[in-house]
Amino acid sequence: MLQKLLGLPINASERGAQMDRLILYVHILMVVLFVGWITFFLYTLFRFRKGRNPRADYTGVKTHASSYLEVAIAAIEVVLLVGISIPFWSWKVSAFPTEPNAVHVRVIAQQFAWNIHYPGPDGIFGRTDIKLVNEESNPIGLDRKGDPHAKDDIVTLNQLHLPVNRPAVIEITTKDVIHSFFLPVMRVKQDAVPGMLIPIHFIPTKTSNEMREELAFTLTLPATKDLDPYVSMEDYKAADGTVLVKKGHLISKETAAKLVTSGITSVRIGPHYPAEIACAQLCGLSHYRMRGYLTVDSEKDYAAWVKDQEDSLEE
Ligand SMILES: [Cu+2]
Repeated sequence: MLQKLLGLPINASERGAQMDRLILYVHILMVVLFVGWITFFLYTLFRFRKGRNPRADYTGVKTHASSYLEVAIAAIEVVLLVGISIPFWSWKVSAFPTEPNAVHVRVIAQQFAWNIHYPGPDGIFGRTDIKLVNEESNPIGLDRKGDPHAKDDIVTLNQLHLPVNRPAVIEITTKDVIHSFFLPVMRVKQDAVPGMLIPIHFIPTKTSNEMREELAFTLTLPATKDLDPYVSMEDYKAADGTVLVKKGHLISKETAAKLVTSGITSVRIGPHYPAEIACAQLCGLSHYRMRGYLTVDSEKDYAAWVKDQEDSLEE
């Protein structure tokens, strides 16, 4: 309900509900302020209308009550901010997960992509060196030959995989300008600043399949919109039993046409990538296409994905 009302993306993070509640409170506070100030404004328009006040009053207010009030408000705000908010925030953001099963990942932003760096089975990030950067073959300058810890490291482009229900610690940096790492479904956003490695953490609570299920809808064929970013949520078979499209597979224009000729006119579909990494900082001309993909896997799928990546390293 809340998500619909505020137009929020689905929530797939352990802390997401808290964040959404905070967003709601801020909205309520803004409505109260808006109504309050508009009422006050309308009152002053009425109270100080020309008909009642034909001559301007050049003396104005003589008491200092409003000045004292302003000082008091400023003092209260300082106490709230310095006394409560800042200490609370610093305590909250520095409470990093200590669980041994936490997944550590580095994200190195650049114009206009996200390089994702995993430490591999040894759990230690290999050395990187700016001199080794090669935009084609080694975008983060990983020293695979010189550092034994770098040998098993996995580096992907725009593909972030995380296991469900395990704390994820992501260290964020950038090669060029300031970017901002934004995972809307996890309710996390952090600027990527050159020369700094800034960690964030969260716990994904839904797999991509679960998110897809939440976003699935029924589409009537023939479709007017592009079907490419969507996958089928079920197996669809022709009358003779041949599978036209399998669950989880993309629906091409040809497949859609085949479905229609087989008499299937409504299909349940879901987004291919239910969770994206967005850049939340205007970082250059192609900022709009700086788009990565987050896949939250089950424990088993994640292990299989890691193995796949490791195998492709050995080849
Ligand atoms: Cu960017």
